[in-house]
Amino acid sequence: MKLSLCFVCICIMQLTNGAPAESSLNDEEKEALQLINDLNEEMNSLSNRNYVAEWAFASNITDENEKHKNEVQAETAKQTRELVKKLQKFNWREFKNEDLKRQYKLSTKLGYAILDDDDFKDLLENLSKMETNYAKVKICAHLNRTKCDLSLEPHIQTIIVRSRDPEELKYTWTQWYDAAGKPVRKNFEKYIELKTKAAKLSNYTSGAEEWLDEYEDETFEKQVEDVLTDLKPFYEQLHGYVRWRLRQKYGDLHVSEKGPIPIHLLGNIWGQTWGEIANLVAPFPNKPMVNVNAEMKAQGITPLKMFQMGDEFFQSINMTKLPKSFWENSILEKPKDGRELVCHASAWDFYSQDDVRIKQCTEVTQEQLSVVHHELGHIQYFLQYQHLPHVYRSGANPGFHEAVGDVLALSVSTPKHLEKIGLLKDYKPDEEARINQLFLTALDKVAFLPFAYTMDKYRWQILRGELKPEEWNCGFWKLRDQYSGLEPPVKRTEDDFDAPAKYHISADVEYLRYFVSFIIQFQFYKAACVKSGQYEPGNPELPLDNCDFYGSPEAGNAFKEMLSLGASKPWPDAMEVFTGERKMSGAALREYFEPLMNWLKAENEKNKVHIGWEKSDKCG
Ligand code: X8Z
Ligand code: ZN
Repeated sequence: MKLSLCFVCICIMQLTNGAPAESSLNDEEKEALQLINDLNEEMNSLSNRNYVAEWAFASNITDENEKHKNEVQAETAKQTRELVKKLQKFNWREFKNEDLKRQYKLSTKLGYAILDDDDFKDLLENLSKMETNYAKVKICAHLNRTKCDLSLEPHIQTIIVRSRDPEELKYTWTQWYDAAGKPVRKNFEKYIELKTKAAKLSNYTSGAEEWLDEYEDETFEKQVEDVLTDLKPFYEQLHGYVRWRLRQKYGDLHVSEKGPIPIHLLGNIWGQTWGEIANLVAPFPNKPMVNVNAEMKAQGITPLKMFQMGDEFFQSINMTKLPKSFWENSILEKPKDGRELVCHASAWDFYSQDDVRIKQCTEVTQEQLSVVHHELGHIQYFLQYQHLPHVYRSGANPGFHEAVGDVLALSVSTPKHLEKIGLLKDYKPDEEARINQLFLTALDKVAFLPFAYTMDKYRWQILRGELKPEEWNCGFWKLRDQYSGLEPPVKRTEDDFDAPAKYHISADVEYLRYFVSFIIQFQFYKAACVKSGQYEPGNPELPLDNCDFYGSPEAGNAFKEMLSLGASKPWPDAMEVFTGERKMSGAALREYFEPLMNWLKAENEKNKVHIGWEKSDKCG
């Protein structure tokens, strides 16, 4: 009885996703439905034109491609305004039919297109200048100042990951921030001004509220703060332990006992994930710390092969195989013809049947194997909701989109899976190896949380007028200090401008999505693990942190059910379909890391490790 009831409710849901049943509508609603259905193809083709021009620019940065992209975007913005005007003739806020009302509510959001032609053009030009600067930065080598062709991907990142020379790290860090930040200060100012203007024209108090509106919950900012507060004690233990170990490595001169950690020593130029220094700070240095980089190289694995492995995982759980056009049109390696392009990995939906692509300057490493799965998660979401009306072809919220591939990456990174695919050999599991493995994951997943929060907290402060322009640089470092306990390796002042040295700040990408993703991906992962029978709470044979749901259609089908809703329902409804929960919660993450939390607390206590940090004096 229960089963068939559930089946019926799913059918109704699917019906209402595509189109509200006509018979339930009044006359005005019938007309409104007709119009939005008629405009559907037009909206798809406007998006398509936009993305085609944007792709051409992002994959080959030239003045001509930049100009063409900006022209197409200005033109399509104008057409979008026309189209929305047609929709606005209906009093859609009064519609009785919830689904139709939702379609209208989402379709009539104009975003930047609300600006007049001149402002819109001005905004686009400033945005593409920032993105171009970021993509083109080159710096000189530490020990050979005449070799000045080092780019972020791969050269600068490789130095930050591999070098253990604090002077080289400090030099490289500073060169990057000097070149990727300060030169775009004027563009950033104009961007903030126009973003604010657009938000106010759409009746938002500021651009911060417009970004937060994507989460469709007035209390969302508070929910985020609560989750962060809930996880703070865990972060502090991790931070304290890492600082203590880094002191042993680099000494008092480079790392103080009670101060913030200098960012350049963390294996990532933004200090956002610390997994690359796992071997330096491993809890049990004599036990294995899983790193399959050498094995991947030895086996001759290529970027193409990495994407094939990801595709295979999705198929193994009964999800959708990558279409032929994906393989034909994607850019999976950095082109060797010397052209400039945006290397920051991205996944693209062209809003036409099966035209989905990835652009990634893939390197053959374990970290990049996770990024490959991350990007393929976006693609899978695109494919799962492409049957829906244009306006619903989007994530339940931006964090959902970021979480899909990471859920698979969590599974792929387990020793169990890496052994299965022949990348990990002679691994002897025991409690110490398990702590090492959990620690490695925490360096990426837990260290990231305050980082992600501050990327948007910073921009909210600017957009809300809480940070004056003369405080924009030290205001940035103040937040990085306050929430992450990190500081720059050299003194910074208001003469520098460091925030745009992070891609998403130069490229106008909202960042709260990643915070949300890093929380909910553990809720999704737990659901997939339970459904596949790979996790049984309380059963030491099947712990959450070594769950591999590869090959489980039960996990995949439930996942698909959520993804195929796209944005047709508020996110709690979508989440419930997969997890049974309607709230974002750090509980699944805490459950995953529980053995590590206990170990860290005891270890820090035993070694009298200082917890917390004194204020940084590195900016002013
Ligand atoms: O930007 C990304 C993806 C593309 S959506 C590669 N990520 C964030 C970052 O690199 O800062 C993935 C996690 C965080
Ligand atoms: Zn992403």
